[in-house]
Amino acid sequence: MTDAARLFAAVDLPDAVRSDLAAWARAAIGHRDDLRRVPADALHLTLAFIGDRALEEAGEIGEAVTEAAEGEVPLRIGAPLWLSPRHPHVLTVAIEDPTGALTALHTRVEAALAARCGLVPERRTFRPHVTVARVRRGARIRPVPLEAPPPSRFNAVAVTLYRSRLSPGGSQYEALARAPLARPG
Ligand code: 2AM
Repeated sequence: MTDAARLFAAVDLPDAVRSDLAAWARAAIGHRDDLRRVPADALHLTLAFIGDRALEEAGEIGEAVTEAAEGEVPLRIGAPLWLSPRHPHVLTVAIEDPTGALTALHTRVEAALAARCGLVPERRTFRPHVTVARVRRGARIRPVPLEAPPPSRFNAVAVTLYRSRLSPGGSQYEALARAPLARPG
C-alpha cells in the first residue's frame, strides 16, 4: 500500500513573534486541564489544508506551494479569537494583512495546488490566524474574553509544505519543502 501523509501549507513567522505569541498564551490561559497550548516552535499560519495524500505526490505538491512564494508579506498581530466563537475547539490569534500580500499569496498557493495537483480550493473565506491552544478531546470550555497580545508588525519568513504527524503530546510538523519570502534589506 502507498504511504499517505497529512499535508498542509503554512506561512512561517519570525522566531521572536512565535515566542511572543507563546508567552502571551501562557499568560492569558496558564496551565489548564482542558486546553493544550501549542509550543512556540510549532506555531504557524495555515495557508491551505491539503489533507492525506500519497507520499509520492509530496514532491509535486511542495513545488506548487513553493513556486507561489514571492515578494514581501508584511503582517500584524491582531485580536485573540476563540473558534468557533460559541463552542471553541481552538484559541487563535488573528493575523492582519495590511497590504493584502497575504491574501494574494493564499490565492497563488491555492491556484498552484489546483493547477498542478488537482486540489479543490476550500470554499470558506480565508481568515488568517495562528492557533495557540487546542481544546482537549471531550472538554467543553467557556470562551472568556482575553486581553489582546501586544501589537507587533513583522514580515512573514517563508512558505512551507508541512507533514503533520499525530502524537500523544500534540501534532509534530516536518517541513518537506520551503521557500523564503523577501524581507526588507
Ligand atoms: P489551524 O490550526 O491554523 O486552524 C495542520 O493540521 C493545520 O491544518 C492545523 O494547524 C489546522 O489549522 C489545519 N487543519 C487541520 N485540519 C483541518 C481541516 N480538516 N480543515 C482545514 N484545516 C485544517
